[in-house]
Amino acid sequence: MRTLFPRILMLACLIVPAAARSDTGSQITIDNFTFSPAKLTVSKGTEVTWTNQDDIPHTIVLTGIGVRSKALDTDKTFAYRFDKAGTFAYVCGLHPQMHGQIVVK
Ligand SMILES: [Cu+2]
Repeated sequence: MRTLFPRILMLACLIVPAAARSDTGSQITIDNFTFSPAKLTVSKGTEVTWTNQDDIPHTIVLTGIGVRSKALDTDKTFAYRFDKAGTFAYVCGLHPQMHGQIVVK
């Protein structure tokens, strides 16, 4: 018992940060007409949040699955939970040259 306890503590330290990471989801920022990161890989069930840091509005349009945000003003966010595996391309509906990709594993 005396030798096991420190090992359990060590394991807990390894497990807790990993769990905290998956709970926070994933963040994409929009700045200077660019999605960052442009390509994001997440695990199934992850909620992805886009935040517009530009001075003009942008939208998120997931073309393949018919998901479309309203126009996001500065500092506004849009979140979508990816429950199915696959590769999901998206664009800004106002500036179609802006594009990104979510890969769900
Ligand atoms: Cu835009």
